[in-house]
Amino acid sequence: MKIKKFLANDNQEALIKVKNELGVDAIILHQRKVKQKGLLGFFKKPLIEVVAAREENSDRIERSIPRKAKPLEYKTSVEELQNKIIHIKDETRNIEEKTITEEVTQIKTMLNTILYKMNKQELPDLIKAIENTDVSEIFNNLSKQGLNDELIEEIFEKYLSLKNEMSINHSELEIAKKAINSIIEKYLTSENNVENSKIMFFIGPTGVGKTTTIAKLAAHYTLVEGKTVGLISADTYRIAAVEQLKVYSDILNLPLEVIYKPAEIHFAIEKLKSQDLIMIDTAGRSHRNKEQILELKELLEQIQEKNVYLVMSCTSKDSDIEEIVKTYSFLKEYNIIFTKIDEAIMFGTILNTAKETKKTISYITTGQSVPDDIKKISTKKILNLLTKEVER
Ligand SMILES: Nc1nc2c(ncn2[C@@H]2O[C@H](COP(=O)(O)OP(=O)(O)OP(=O)(O)O)[C@@H](O)[C@H]2O)c(=O)[nH]1
Ligand SMILES: [Mg+2]
Repeated sequence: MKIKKFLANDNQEALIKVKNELGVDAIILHQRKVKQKGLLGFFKKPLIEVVAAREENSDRIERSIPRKAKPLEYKTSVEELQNKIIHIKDETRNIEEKTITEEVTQIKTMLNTILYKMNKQELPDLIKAIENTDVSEIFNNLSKQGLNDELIEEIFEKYLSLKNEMSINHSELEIAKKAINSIIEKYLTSENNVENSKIMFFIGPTGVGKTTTIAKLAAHYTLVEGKTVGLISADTYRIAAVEQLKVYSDILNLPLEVIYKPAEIHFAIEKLKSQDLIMIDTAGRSHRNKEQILELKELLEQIQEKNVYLVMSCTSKDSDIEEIVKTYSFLKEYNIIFTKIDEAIMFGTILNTAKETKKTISYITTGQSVPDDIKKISTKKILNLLTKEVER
């Protein structure tokens, strides 16, 4: 035990002295007033004498001094802190690098699009510059499908704008498919859709499947929709043509009228007027034979209120389709049916034609089987055909 005596002017000063010397845990053993020494001391204020003690091995005195962190602990926390800082820096750099890479890719793609538009770059180069392999494959496929360059470019621009609009939760592939979908939707159903009359003409080149398509639709309307259907054959060029339609009319038990001259159509329609629908089969016409086309025009002009379906095969070349469409340009309103999807290897023709003609594509036919192989067109079907997930 350490004992010490302190002299002070008052109690407070004495306590401060004790605490400073012996620490906060010091014990006051004794306290008294003492007169100051010397002659003059008699007249002065008495001093306070304090005797205080503290345990010799007590380390509490140290506590009066601010405690420092143990060197080891301090070292560890500095190391931890440094590691954390490095980690945060790395993460920030990764995020920054990712953002910069994405932005650079986007700028590159935009630049390629501009170059392409300025005719300084070919469409294949534009597609080649797409960095995501799934997306470049999908665009390559559109090109292989024979979709025309303007449409691919339009899809590409849509893809770029959707990339900006859509959240990062969508994959690049999803965004690309959404872009294709939106362009299909834009062109597939036109405002010129004409399906409002009970009289339906089926016209088009030879052998594309007009008669078979009529049989499929007639079966659908009678068997599925419960409607009554009457048939008219205006195809007396081939002896077998009337026979072909008669076979279907017998199987389905549908009334059939045959006409030999355009004007006779009025009598045939009069006979079938009680039917819900009247389907007219015409002879296949070569779009290069002006005389045949004029005859067909004369037949069509007999009837004002009608739905005309131009039937074309999806196996035809784009240039042929273009010529066929041009041949029938005397018609203001018609819808299109694409046949032989099952035999086609390229499906771009469907959308190319929809865009060029601004007409509605009503049906696609997918085989020879009556009545099953016909489908109402839908965006999903065209998307599947164009992205090769062919659903037949
Ligand atoms: N693979 C396939 N064949 C089809 C399809 N539609 C029709 N056909 C076949 O194509 C051939 C011609 O069909 P038609 O219905 O006689 O064609 P059309 O246009 O009436 O012919 P014409 O009257 O001679 O001008 C037949 O063998 C049909 O079975 C189809 O969607 N796919
Ligand atoms: Mg026919």
